Amino acid sequence: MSQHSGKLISIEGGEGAGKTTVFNAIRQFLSDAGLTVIGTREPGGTEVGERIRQVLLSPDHRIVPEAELLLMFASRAQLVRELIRPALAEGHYVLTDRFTDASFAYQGGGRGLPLAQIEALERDFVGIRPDLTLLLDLGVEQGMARAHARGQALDRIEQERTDFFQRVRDTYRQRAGQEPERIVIIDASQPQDDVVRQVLAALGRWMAA
Ligand code: Z5A
Repeated sequence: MSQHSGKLISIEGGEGAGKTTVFNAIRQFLSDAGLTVIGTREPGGTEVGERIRQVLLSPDHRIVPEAELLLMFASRAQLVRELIRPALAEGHYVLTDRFTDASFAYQGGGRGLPLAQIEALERDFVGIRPDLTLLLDLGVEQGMARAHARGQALDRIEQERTDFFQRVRDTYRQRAGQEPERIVIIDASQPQDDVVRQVLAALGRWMAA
């Protein structure tokens, strides 16, 4: 994985984990510290990526797992070249709502695609890993209840079954176990203020290290 002077931070988690609130809190925290923060999301984050996102999430499409994986990486390749690498080269912080760990969790764990395929795509078309990943970990039932309580229509992936989301969660947790220095598990079952407190404490410790 390549070297750069900026920092890449990703937020990950399953359904209803509360990434939106955490994203905003981190962004504010880093801005208050006088740092330039560029926020983005996956899939999406660029004009092309947002078009790909619409295809990926529309319940109108039937997308086979392999095509889903490649579309996630098409969006990511565009984001890395167009936005992330230039920002990191300038020494900025990039904060992203999801990154490659999500492909390992959803397409690898959830859909059952081979790990080696995802690793090859990461190596050949991404070439960077986050410096810090905050994994908002939450029981599947609790997360689905929160997502349903939002009252919005569920997208194509949100319509998956409980066992799919359980495999997603298990894969995220396995990855955190394999890379404990990079991936910090946050207990997202707590009230929002407590989750934000845990996240900012972890971020502060990491920045001070
Ligand atoms: N995906 C993939 O398969 N492969 C990949 O490589 C990538 C992504 C990159 C879109 O991602 C989908 O793409 C996603 C994974 C897949 N599919 N799914 N499922 P996304 O990140 O844009 O979509 P999302 O995960 O569905 O985001 P989300 O539902 O918006 O999740 P969230 O941001 O964590 O949820 P939230 O909006 O912050 O919170 C949900 C609700 O819960 C909301 O009403 C909150 O007010 C409430 N909430 C949040 N925190 C709390 C606490 N602590 N207590 C009580 N209530 C809370």
